Amino acid sequence: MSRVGVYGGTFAPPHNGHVAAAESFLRALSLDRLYIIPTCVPPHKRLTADDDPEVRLALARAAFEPIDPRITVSDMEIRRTGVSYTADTLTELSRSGDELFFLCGTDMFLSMDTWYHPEIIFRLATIVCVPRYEDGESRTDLARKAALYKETYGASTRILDTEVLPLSSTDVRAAAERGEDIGALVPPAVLSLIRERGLYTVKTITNEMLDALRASVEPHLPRRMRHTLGVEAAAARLGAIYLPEKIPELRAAALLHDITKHKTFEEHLEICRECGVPLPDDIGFYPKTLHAITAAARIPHLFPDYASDEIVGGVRWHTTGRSGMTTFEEIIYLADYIEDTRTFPDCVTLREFFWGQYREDMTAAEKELLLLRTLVRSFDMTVAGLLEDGACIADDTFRARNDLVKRLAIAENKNA
Ligand code: DGI
Ligand code: FE
Ligand code: FE
Repeated sequence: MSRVGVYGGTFAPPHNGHVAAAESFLRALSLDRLYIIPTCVPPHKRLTADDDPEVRLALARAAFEPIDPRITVSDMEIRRTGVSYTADTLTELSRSGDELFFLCGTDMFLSMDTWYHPEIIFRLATIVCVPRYEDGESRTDLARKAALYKETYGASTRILDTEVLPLSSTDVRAAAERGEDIGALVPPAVLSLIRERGLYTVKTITNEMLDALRASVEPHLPRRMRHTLGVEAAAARLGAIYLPEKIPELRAAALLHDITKHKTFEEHLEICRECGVPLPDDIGFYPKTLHAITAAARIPHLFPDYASDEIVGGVRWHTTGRSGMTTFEEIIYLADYIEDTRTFPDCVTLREFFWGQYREDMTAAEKELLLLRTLVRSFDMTVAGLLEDGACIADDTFRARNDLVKRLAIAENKNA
């Protein structure tokens, strides 16, 4: 019976922390074999073009295979497509009759009893945690959980002596996007692949791309193309005032914001199931807010070139808003409300409210104040309309409104 390690992850990209964890895993558990398993669609995680499973598989091979002949990078979860459960992966690997060891980080270790079929996971593998002791508590947390797992599931667990390096894939990507040298953060073969494929670079959106995007969104927007082009124009105009360096991105978000508006309730639910997007139980009370969720969920698959956090966020929050909206999100939200083809009385009122007060020679603080005032008004009108209809107010709508009211009060105080 061989001792077989299993190390799964998104690996977007794999970095020196992952490699160090794999090395100490091999050493500490005297493994005969180690499977590195890039996961397919991590639930609740957004995919961008650079997160393509094939890309991550190639990156994982480059990162791990050179370090030890006992390592194999496996495409078993990627081949399975859709959400992969650790319980299923371990079941598949356990057929060989080998002794399995499953490597995970602190967060995963602490939440493992909430995973899909924890009893299967604990029965089939020894859980090995490569810890990160950020605060004094995590050491006792880990010990407490290990004891609980043993008691509840008869689990065998082990905490490695070596801590993970304080590195994250998100940091590596952010550094690469800023154009910094990431040579000290990732293995050399990963660095070459990232350079070769131009991964994690800021992608500029050209006018030609926007022309093509306009044509490709049209089939998704039956009877809504005029409105969509209106939102694009309004987003560009507002962008020129508030976010001039992001006008192409704002145009793209505007073109994409309503691409699932024509779907039925059932179709929206189906998209959420497919994309692994969790929905609140009472979503039936807010059916018209669903299209923002599903449009955002669809972008990575249908329009991967536009699947940046910023654009997807602009689309995701265009209907309800949220507490702590970014300027980008505020612009898309407002552009949707006041674009020129809107004839609904509230929209006309708000359009005149904003453009009636806007002056090019305003100070930055005055412009900011006008934006906040307009946004507060828009939410007040939306909420008033919903109340009149006896409709439910979505939590996000509510929080967005209160957050804006507070921000406006602070801004007005400062300007007084
Ligand atoms: O998609 P558009 O028509 O261009 O505009 P939108 O995305 O702002 O959608 C507006 C619709 O969404 C409108 O019919 C009201 C509805 N809505 C917005 N916020 C809430 C809401 N519906 C409920 N029930 N609760 C909300 O908080
Ligand atoms: Fe919409
Ligand atoms: Fe819209």
